[in-house]
Amino acid sequence: MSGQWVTEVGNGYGQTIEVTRQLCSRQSKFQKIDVYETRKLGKLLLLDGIIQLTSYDEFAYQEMMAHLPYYVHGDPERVLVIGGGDGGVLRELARHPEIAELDICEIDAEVIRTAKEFLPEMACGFSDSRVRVNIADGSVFIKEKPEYYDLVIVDSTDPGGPGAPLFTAEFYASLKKALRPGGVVATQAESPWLLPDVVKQLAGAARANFKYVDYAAISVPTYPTGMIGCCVASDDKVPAVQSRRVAADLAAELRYYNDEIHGAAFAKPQFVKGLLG
Ligand code: SPD
Repeated sequence: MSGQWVTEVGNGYGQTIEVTRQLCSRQSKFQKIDVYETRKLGKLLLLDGIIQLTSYDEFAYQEMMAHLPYYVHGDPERVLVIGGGDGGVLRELARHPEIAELDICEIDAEVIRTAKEFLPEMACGFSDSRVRVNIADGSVFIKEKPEYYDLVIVDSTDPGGPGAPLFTAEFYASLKKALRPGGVVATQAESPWLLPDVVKQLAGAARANFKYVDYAAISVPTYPTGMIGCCVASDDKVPAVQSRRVAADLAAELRYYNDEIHGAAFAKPQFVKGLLG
């Protein structure tokens, strides 16, 4: 298979990775799931042809989606991940012994099964004894948990797939109701280069529901345009400010997130400021 290339196509743009072997291809009730061995970037996971992660740079996304909102809150005891069936965000959250309850709500059990089989370095997040797995639509699950969570992280696919309901103002209203006082939410917020309208819509939906809303940039070379965003919202906490600093032992384990990048990730070029209003 050497010399074959897999391309994510969309929005007049293509992101291509050389693959050497297909490890898995299956169709779930919700989406097509493919895992490849790549020539230079380790393993590659695609859902409906959209790149979700490579071994090469997944740590950037998982660490920022987990630790950045964790340190905005400072001490969340009850945490929910919506989506994130590969287990990577759970893996990062599990580094925090202070978390008492670690729930995940993933719509597609096949993604979890595939990750456990082919991406154990991601799916190890499911082995933590605090993790409770719910197979359900996150936009429905969240409505059943009023004033329960301190932190909700939405590690969704793009708005075209099963993650579509997670990009609406109604969903942000449900997120707000699911939070305890002091709560924080963080959502996968796309790239302003690739999907400026989605970034604008998301920011508007968040602002309609929360007092403080901000957008952090994450450098992920294998996502189209080389970046993705995380929208952080809260009624009590300013997203660009850490509630406390990263402990030295954890800082030594991380490869992307640190105290400096927390604030720096929220620095924005003018056109992104314009999208966020
Ligand atoms: N455009 C792709 C966005 C993918 C976001 N989710 C990635 C899942 C990794 N845990």
